[in-house]
Parts: sequence; structure tokens; C-alpha cells
Amino acid sequence: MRIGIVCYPTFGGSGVLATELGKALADKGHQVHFITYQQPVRLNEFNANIFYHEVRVTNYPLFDYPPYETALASAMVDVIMNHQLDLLHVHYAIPHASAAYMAKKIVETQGKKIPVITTLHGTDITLVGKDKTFAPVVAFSINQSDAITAVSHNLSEETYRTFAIEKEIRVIHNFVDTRRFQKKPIDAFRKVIAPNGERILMHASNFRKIKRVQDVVRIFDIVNKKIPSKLLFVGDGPERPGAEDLCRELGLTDHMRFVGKQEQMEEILAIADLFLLTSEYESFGLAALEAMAAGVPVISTNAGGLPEIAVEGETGYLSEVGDIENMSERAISILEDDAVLKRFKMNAAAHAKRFDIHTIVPEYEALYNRFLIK
Ligand code: GMT
Repeated sequence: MRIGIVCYPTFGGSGVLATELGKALADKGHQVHFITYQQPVRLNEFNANIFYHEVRVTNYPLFDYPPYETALASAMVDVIMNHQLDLLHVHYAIPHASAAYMAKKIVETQGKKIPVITTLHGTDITLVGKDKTFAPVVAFSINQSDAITAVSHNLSEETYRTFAIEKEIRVIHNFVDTRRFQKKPIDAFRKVIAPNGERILMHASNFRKIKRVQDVVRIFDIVNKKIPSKLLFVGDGPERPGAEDLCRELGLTDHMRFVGKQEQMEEILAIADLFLLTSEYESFGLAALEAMAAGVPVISTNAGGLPEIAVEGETGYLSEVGDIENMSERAISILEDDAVLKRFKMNAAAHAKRFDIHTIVPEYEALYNRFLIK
């Protein structure tokens, strides 16, 4: 198959998932064309089946806002026609689903029919998408997609609740390459972060408000009073300065590090003992799944799709949003005993296998096959 993938090329979960999907499809012999405004961060290896097409937005002085969606639709038309694509798979509704609709209509006038699959990832529905500024276009373009998928049952239900969707939304959970995440910790790296054998706690996100990163700092503060620990913050975003201020206020600066945006998550996760995800909402929580695949138990909120990937008391614990006390107690109960920690680590790694890349990617292939125009 010749598949066009449209996604955000950044560190966000939707871009990561789309890129890993494209790489996996290319490994299986499909020709994959990424159409994005920048090389996706996880598109970091050569594969003869992978093509990358950059969307260029020409900004004339006339425009106060560069018309990205128009440029994207034009790039899609160009790739569909010149590379004879069989299918377009767009990740994140805004503006990818509406640009795909436009491209589909344009190529139709040139005698080409192309199915469009839209995968919903979360905030394209629950936060940004429902905003009046975008809602009518989001609802329309989702309904115009030939197939719609959501990354969790929760997101599928949220989408039906939010918009008048006339079609079936299929749930295809996010996935992880469990083999890639089974890395042995690099001792030297562990020593640098935790020279005295402290426990290592970790959080990774884009530090948006929805992640509640200050809760991570407060949980760490309570845990660290009981169990000598270190905290690693991976990623970057708008709430980082606030988290840093809180760390200073609580006198934690010697116990934590911001390591910024990282591509090799498997290497960092390999040294972690516990992952904290305190979000107000996660449609799925790919970061938590990657942690589990690396054998790191997860303490998270029970928001959105997180209960679909974690098992209470086995892979970690799920608490109410904002319940810092409960999350701290749970974290301590895992970290204070080597045997308990070991058990949680093993359970997390074992459970992540249910979402292995080799199980989930064929679900997308089966869906593509149903919609191919023969
Ligand atoms: O979490 C973010 O802020 C990034 C966002 C994105 O669109 O890249 O992630 C969403 O998609 C991920 C991949 O499907 C999910 O694992 C995340 O849970 C989801 N984020 C939210 O729902 C807040």
C-alpha cells in the first residue's frame, strides 16, 4: 500500500504515535509518505520505504496569519497525485482532517478517489476541538472521513458526547515497541542522577496546564521526605517555570533535574523506578505506556483513558485528579520495599505487552484494507 501520514512532527504523543506507526508500516513493506511541516522527531532512521514531504507555507506581507491549512491541503494533493497514494491517514483532527477533506475533493476533480482515515488523539476533541472557534469544522471533517479511530474507549465516548458524529468510531489503542523499551539501565547514567542509590522518579510531558506538573513536585516532596529520591523532568512547555519556582520554594533543587526534550526515552526510562502522570485528562497516556514497557510502575490519575492501560495495584495506582496525598502514599508503598518495587516493575512490563506494536499495527492495516478503493 502507498500510505500518506499527516501528523504534528513534535514531541506530542499524537506525532510520536503517527511516526512509530509509519515506521512500522514501512518495515512491513508499505510505502509511507509523511506530510508535515518539519521532520517528525522520531523519524530518525533511514528506511527505503519512507518518504518525507515538507509543507512549505509562503508568507506574503498581505497575510497576518500564514494559511497553513491551505498549504497542507495543496501538499497532500501533490503527494497523492505524484506518488499515487492509496490512502491518507491523518492524526489529530485540527487542521489535518479538514485539510484532508479539501485534498480529497480536489483530487476527485482529477479523477482520483482516496479514502481518508482520521485518528483522534485527545485534545483535538476534549479541549481545542470543542472550542467554538473550531467546533463546526472539526465535527464536519470528522464526519466526512471514511473511517474514524480513537485511541481509547474514553475518547470515543467523549467524541460522541461532544459532537454529532454520524459514523462509527473504532477504538484502536496506542501501542509501544516493547522490545525497544526493554533496555538495561546504564549504570554511569544512574550514578550521575542518583549517586547514593536514591530512588528515581520521573515525569515526562509537554508541561501544559492539563498535566498539573506542580502536583508532581508536591508528590515528590512528600515521597522524598520518607525515601531519599531524585526527580527527573523530561520535556518542556509553558508550565515548566512554575514547576521550577515551586521546586525552589520547597528546597528541592538539589534533588531534581529538568533534562528537556529527549528522543531516546527508552534510555532515560531504563533508570527510573517510578513514573508520575498527574494529568487532569489523558485520552490514553502514551508516556505512561512507554514507562510501563520499560518496566517502570506508574502512579497516575484515573482520568480519561488511563484506566484502560493501567491496572490498579498491579502496574501502579490510579488516584483522583489532584489527590496528592493519595498518590504520595501509593508511591511510597511501592518504593519503600525492594521486593514490592520489583513486583510492580515486572507487572508493568508484562502488562505493556498487550499494547505491543506487533498486536496493534495489524489493526490499522486491517482497517486500511477495508477502505481501499480496489
Ligand atoms: O498530551 C498532550 O498534550 C499531547 C497530545 C497530542 O495530541 O500529541 O497527546 C494526546 O495524544 C496522545 C497519543 O494518542 C495520548 O497518549 C495523550 O493522552 C493525548 N493527550 C491528552 O489527551 C491530553
